[in-house]
Amino acid sequence: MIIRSRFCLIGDSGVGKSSLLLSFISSSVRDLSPTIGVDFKVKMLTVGGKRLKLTIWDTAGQERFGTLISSYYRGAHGIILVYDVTRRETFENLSDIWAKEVELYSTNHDCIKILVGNKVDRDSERAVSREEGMALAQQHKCSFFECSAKTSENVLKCFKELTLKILEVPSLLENGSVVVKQQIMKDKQAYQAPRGGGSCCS
Ligand SMILES: Nc1nc2c(ncn2[C@@H]2O[C@H](COP(=O)(O)OP(=O)(O)OP(=O)(O)O)[C@@H](O)[C@H]2O)c(=O)[nH]1
Ligand SMILES: [Mg+2]
Repeated sequence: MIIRSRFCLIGDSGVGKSSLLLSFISSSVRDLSPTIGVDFKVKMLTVGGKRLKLTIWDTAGQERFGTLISSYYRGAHGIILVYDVTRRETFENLSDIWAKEVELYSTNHDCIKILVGNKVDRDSERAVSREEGMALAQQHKCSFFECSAKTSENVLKCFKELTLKILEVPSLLENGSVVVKQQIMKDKQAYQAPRGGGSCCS
């Protein structure tokens, strides 16, 4: 049996969300352009003897995208909150902006959160200490990892930990997968409708 699970990545522009996802999906590293709108990737993963199909959503940190925002969070089993350890404001914005958004829009109350301080390969430019990261994670009752999408340090560990935590909460997966599937189909139709519809403007 394959268990389906849906994650999403949030945090300021440039913190390395897409790079972490790329590093996890393909173990490759390259320079990415800022994400435009919303993107998602699918990855099969075996954790604790269970086979999972993960759909991981990635969004642009620099845009606020109005009504789409709630469908991004809806049905998410896991949310990865990312900051850049070399840019203090990205850490502060997690509490000021992103955590509030999660509270407002995430519909799964048991949804698992994980805090990631990225770019630890640039340790000499560090502006947020490991202890501060741990304290924020404690405050939000979530796990904490310091990662580098560049060297892949802790990246797989972080996604595995999130998956394990999700498997520990059966209520998340029981009705979740059907709802998620419906939502993805709906989102897909919403994106395709303007092009395929041909009902206006031409
Ligand atoms: N040194 C270092 N650079 C990184 C790391 N992760 C990402 N970068 C670089 O940081 C820049 C931004 O990375 P992205 O993955 O595009 O960031 P993002 O969070 O997806 O940004 P938006 O899509 O704009 O929200 C790129 O130039 C990456 O190469 C890392 O772990 N170490
Ligand atoms: Mg991106």
